Amino acid sequence: MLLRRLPLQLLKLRPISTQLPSKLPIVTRSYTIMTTERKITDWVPKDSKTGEFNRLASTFRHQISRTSSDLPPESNRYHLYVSYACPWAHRTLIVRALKGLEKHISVSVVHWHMGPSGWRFGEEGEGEEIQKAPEPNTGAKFMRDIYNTVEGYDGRFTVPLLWDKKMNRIVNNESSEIIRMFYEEFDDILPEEKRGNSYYKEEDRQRIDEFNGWVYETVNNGVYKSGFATTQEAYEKAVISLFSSLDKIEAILRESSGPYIFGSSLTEADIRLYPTIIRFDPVYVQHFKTNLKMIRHDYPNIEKWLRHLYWDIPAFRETTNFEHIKKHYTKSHPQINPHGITPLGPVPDILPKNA
Ligand SMILES: N[C@@H](CCC(=O)N[C@@H](CS)C(=O)NCC(=O)O)C(=O)O
Repeated sequence: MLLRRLPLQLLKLRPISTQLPSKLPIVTRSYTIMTTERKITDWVPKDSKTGEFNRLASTFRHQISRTSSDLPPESNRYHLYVSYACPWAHRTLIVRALKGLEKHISVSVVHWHMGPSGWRFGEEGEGEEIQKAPEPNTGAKFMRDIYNTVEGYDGRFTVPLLWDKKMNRIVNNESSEIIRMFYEEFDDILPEEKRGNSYYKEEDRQRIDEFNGWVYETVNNGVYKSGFATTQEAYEKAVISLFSSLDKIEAILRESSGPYIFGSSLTEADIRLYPTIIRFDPVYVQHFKTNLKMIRHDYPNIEKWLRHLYWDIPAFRETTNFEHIKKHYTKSHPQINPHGITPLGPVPDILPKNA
């Protein structure tokens, strides 16, 4: 049986929402999901008739803002919890690096294995990049301990999560919003060359939003809809939409006047697409059964775009950890891969720039 709510005193955590005077509104939306009978791997409820995976909306949506007195941008005040395996967390790491926010926003990387209690912090000897438990800001051993500091929280224990070290509270757990806060809210503490929001410019917003809309539904989340589906119909529906969108992206990149989705400037559209495409051949093709085609063999323009981002822009390469990516998916989803065997291929994880 899963522990639903751990006693806070045992965790040595401060119950932030009850003890600290927070001016932030406490989220009251109903987000019932993790019942005691439900396992962490039951992304599709056992009694689902359609077998379709429906991702829940993120709960914590507070905004860091230059005009906010509650959550102003400050150096070394905010902390990001991520997994290198997670594509949603990967976006936040890419933008943190692109903006040069590493010195100002600290990071903890969880262990790649997500077990029955969810993401956990590491033990000695488990890899230098992994944050060891107890995690220093909160004393947590698991991500769920951090979420459980909020009275009544009954949602999933996801990464990424942005934490306020000064007020000891959760700021936001929605990657699409975290990256937007990073674009410009911290500009006052950044050097001149890092200021400005070139990834989501006013004049590009409409086309970026339009692109993100269908890419999120059919590609970013589409791979999960394929992999987590528990009926043949749900799986096929997801895979067909996924490949039709990949065909469309291939055509967009073929016609593009530059190396990016929208020509010569790197935008949020590229940033949000990359974490899914870099995982595609190494993991999704076999683990999520998205195997009608492979990026490297069948989509030359997407492949060229991918290699450019990976090999030419350190923020992409240095935040990509194939070991965490491959091991996480293949060893954390016993409902898909009961023996947790990680396939050796494809070799290499990504082809050289000019192969
Ligand atoms: N909407 C969230 C989704 C985050 C998410 O689903 N993260 C996954 C890892 S890739 C997670 O932590 N899952 C744990 C769980 O569902 O129990 C975002 O984009 O930030």
